[in-house]
Amino acid sequence: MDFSAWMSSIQQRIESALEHLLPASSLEPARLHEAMRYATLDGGKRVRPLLCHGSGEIFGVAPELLDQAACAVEMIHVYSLVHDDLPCMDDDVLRRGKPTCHVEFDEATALLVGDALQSLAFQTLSETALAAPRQVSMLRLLAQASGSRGMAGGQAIDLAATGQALSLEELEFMHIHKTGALIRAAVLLGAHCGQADEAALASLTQFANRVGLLFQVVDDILDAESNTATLGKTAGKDAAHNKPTYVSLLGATQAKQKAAELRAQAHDCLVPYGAQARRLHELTDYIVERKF
Ligand code: GRG
Repeated sequence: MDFSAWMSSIQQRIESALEHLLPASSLEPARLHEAMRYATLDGGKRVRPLLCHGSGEIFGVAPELLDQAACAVEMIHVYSLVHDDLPCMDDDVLRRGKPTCHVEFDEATALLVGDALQSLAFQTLSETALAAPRQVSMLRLLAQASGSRGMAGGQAIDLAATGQALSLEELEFMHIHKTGALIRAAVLLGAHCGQADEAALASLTQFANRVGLLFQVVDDILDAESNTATLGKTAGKDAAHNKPTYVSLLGATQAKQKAAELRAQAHDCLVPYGAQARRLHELTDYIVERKF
């Protein structure tokens, strides 16, 4: 199966699994459930679930076994987007091509959507068919990736950095937590589903760290380019929010150079897995070549 057919098939599986895992909007409290479904379904590239599946494929895991872990990571991701869009954070009105959750519903509902999605993620991960010790490791991994030493901590650093001059090291530290932690969790959860040993988890951590940063560098480049195209500005949305980015710090040419280096390093990390890592190689390229 070529990459684009594989990607569509996983995206469809994830959509259908999320559809079943999310409470029906006919269930009370109906408005909360409707808002959870609004924020989660029918949108997004599903990069984290794709990474989870790609990683599981290295170990020959059946797709059905990967869906719950992949959906759990996506639920945490959607919760972070809903909260990030709130007026007290980035105050955004559009997400995934439609009004943000708090605009479509209201702020209190959006806050609860994030809370409830976070809980549902851990519930979903606790219901896999894996043996209890493995499941506990996976729950710990996702909790660490989401919490104050992971994504939420990265967001705190980001908020504190608004309007500040950051060094490249500080910017990288922020992104390793804010976006990198969840991307790492996606890769490692897929590997856990395949009973990966410590050595494999360590080498895939190296891969995921590169891909996490790569994702962010490319995001900054795309953001800057879309603003240049539409508004004639040279900086993107984050820079407009007075937040430092790879492009504002390095300039577009060096940011692209950085992306090329991270891409090559990510591919190198997969060499020991040979053809089994085909999907992770392809996803690395997709992350660089995507248009949004
Ligand atoms: C509120 C606790 C808390 C955390 C928020 C990750 C994050 C932390 C906020 C996301 C804000 C943001 C737009 C970050 C830039 C990079 C990024 C994560 C973009 C969105 O991810 P994609 O491109 O989105 O995978 P889709 O919609 O495709 O899923």
